[in-house]
Amino acid sequence: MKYIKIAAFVFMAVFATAATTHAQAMKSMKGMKGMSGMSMSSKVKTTTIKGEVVDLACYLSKGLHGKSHEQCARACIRGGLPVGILTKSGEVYLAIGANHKPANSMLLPYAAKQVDVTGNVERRGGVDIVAVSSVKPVSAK
Ligand SMILES: [Cu+2]
Repeated sequence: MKYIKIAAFVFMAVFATAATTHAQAMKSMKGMKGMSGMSMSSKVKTTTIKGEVVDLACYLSKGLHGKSHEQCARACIRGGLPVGILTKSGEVYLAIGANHKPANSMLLPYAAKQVDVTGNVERRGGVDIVAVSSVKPVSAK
């Protein structure tokens, strides 16, 4: 009986998290037809992600990142290739700017460096994106 209670609690916790993410996704779909079920949240929830600023072209095709790749990352990001955030646990977020702008110029000064980016996070079609509204460097320890 005890285990059933724990399992139920874990399920509820996971479900609550999923529902929050779903509500965020629903918000951006406001106005689209054929969507029903979940209630729409009126507040956009922002998230802060800690990770390295990477150029996704080199990271996703060759695994290149970090200090040794800094110059290349700078050139790639400046050149307009997609930019992203690579977390310590290996998750990758495609970074876009807020208001349909690229995030490249915003993240260029932090190429291959650790940052905290704050923005709306969504996942669709197997791709995690963060619409960056602010970025700040994480001091190396
Ligand atoms: Cu590169």
